[in-house]
Amino acid sequence: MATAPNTFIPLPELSKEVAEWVGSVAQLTQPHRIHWCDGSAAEMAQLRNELIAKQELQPLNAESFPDCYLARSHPSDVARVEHLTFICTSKQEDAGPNNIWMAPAEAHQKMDALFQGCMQGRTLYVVPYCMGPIDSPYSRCGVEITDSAYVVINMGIMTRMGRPALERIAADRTFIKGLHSIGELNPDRRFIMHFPEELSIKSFGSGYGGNALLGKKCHALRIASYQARTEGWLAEHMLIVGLQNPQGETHYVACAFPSACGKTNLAMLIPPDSMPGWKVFTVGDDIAWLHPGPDGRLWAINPESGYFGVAPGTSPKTNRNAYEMIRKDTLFTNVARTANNEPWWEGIGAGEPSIDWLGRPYEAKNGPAAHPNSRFTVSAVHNPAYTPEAENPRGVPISALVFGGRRRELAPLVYEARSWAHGVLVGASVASETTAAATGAVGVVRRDPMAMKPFCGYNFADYWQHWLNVGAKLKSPPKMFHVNWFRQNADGKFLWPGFGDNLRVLSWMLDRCAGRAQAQDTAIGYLPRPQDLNTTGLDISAENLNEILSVKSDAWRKEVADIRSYLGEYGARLPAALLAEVDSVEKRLG
Ligand code: OXD
Ligand code: MN
Repeated sequence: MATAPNTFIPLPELSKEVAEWVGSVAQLTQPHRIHWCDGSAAEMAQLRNELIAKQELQPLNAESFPDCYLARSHPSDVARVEHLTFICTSKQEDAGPNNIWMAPAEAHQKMDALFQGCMQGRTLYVVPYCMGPIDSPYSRCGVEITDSAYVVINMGIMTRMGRPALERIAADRTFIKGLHSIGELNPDRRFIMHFPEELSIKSFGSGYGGNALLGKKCHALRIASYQARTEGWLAEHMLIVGLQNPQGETHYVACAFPSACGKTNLAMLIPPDSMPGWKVFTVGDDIAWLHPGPDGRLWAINPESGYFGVAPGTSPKTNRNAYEMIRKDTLFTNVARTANNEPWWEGIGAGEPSIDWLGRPYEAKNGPAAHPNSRFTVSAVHNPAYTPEAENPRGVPISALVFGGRRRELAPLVYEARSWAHGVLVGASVASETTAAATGAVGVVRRDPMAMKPFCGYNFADYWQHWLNVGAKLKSPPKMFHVNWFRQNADGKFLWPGFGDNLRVLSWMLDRCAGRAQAQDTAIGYLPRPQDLNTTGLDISAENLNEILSVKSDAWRKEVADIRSYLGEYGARLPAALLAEVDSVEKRLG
C-alpha cells in the first residue's frame, strides 16, 4: 500500500526489481538516455515542449482550447491491430479459439530480435503506473518502458502515473512489465504480445492508443482478466455510471458494449428535460474491475483516470459533458483543424474543417476530415459528471450489469435475463457490427462476447465458467440485461432516439432491481411493455416502440441456432451450465 511520498529517494532506487528490469531492457534496446517519469506537471510540460519543437505536437487555439494539443499518428497506425495481437500461454488451449496464440519462447525470441538496439539515439522512458485508486486493495501496478514521449503523456492522463505508483510497486513487490517501442512504425514489424503467465507485455511497431498505452487494453483487460480469474474477480470492458433518481437514491450500473458503441456517451449521459430530478455520475467509460464484496454484492473500480474517447460524433447534442470536458487540457489525435486552429471532426455540429487529419488542406473528395477513429485523451476530473466515487478505494456497488451491441435488426431495445447463468449466456452471445476502433472491415456483425472478443486474455470457455463461479459467490448479484440502441428500419433510420433517452431504459432496469417495474415474460427474457417505460416527452411512434419491444420467434430461433454453433467452437471446455441455458431458451421459443 502507498505511504507518504518520499521525494528524497531517487526514483531508480525505490524498487530493486524495477531497476534490474530497466537495466536488462536498456542492455537490449541500447537507448541514448533513460528517463524515470515522476508524473509531475513540470515533466509533462517538458515532454510536450520537446514534441512541439519536433513538430510532433501542435498547440491548438490557446483562447478557445487552452492547453489543448493535436498529435498525428502515422497514417498506417490509427487503430488496434487485432490480427497482430497475441496471447502467449504455455498451452495453446489456454488462449482459446478467441485468441491468436504463439508459444512464449518463440514470441520472446521474435520480439527480442525486434527490440535489439531499437532505442539507439532515443530516450527510454520508465513509466510506473497504478491502475485504480492508488490506495485501493483492488488496484494493480505496472511499469511501461517506452521510447515514445506521446505515450508517456497519454499514460500520464490515463493512469495514476509516476512516483506514488513506483512507491506502491516497491511496497507490493510486484508489477506488470510492459515493454513498448514504436520501432519504425512499420506494419510488417508490428506485434502486440501478452504473456499472462509471466504478467508481461511486449508491444512493437505501433504508437496507437490501444496498442501502445499498455496500461489500458493490454494490462487492464488482457493481463488483468487472466489475473482476475486466478484471484476470483473480473476485469471487464465496461463503463460504470451512477444514476441518482429524483428521490435521491444513487445506483451504479456497469455496461459492456464493444468499442465505439457509445460507452463514453452512456457514461456521461444528460437526462432528458422530461426526466427532471435525475442526475448522472461517471465512474468510468471503458474498463471495470469487479470484485465480489464481503457483503455479497459486486463492487467496481475504474482502473483508469482519464478517457481515451472517440472524437467523431461528439457534440453538444450527443454528449454535452464530453464536449465541455475536452475544451481544455486535452490531447487530440488524428482530428482535423478549422482555419481558427480549433479541433474539428465529423458530427461536431459547428465550424468547418480547414486541415484534415493528415495535415492536408481539407477537400471533400479525400474522405472524412477527421479519422473515424480519431481520439481525445483527457483527465476524468474535467468531466462535468465526474464523481469522487471514482477514487473510492472500495469501489461502488453494482445494481445492474448490462450487455449490448450495435445491431440493426433482431435484438430488442432491452431485455432482462432470468438468472445469473442466463445472464452469462446473454453476455456470451453478444453480437455487434464492427467499428473503426480496430483495423479491418467496418459494419460486419460478429460475436463479441461480453464485448471482450479483442480483450480476453484466455480461453472464453474458461472465462464463462469463471463468470458462473463469480455469480455463485454473490449473495446479492446484480440483475443482468441486454440493450440495443441501434435498431433501424428498412430505410436505415434509427428507431430509438438513444443518447439522453437511454435513461428511460436504465430507470426501468433500476425499477426492476427494486421490484417496482412490470415486464412481459418472453422466450428470451423479461421485456418491458411499452407502458412499463417512462415515455413522457419521448419522440417515438407507438409502432416503432412496439417494434423494438417485440421478440420475433422465427428470427430468434435462427439466432439461437447460431449461438449454439458459435459456442460449439469451444468444444468440451464449454461450461455445461451455459449449454443448458441455450437448451432452455430454445425450448421456450418452441
Ligand atoms: C478503446 C477500444 O479504445 O475499445 O476503448 O478500442
Ligand atoms: Mn474500449
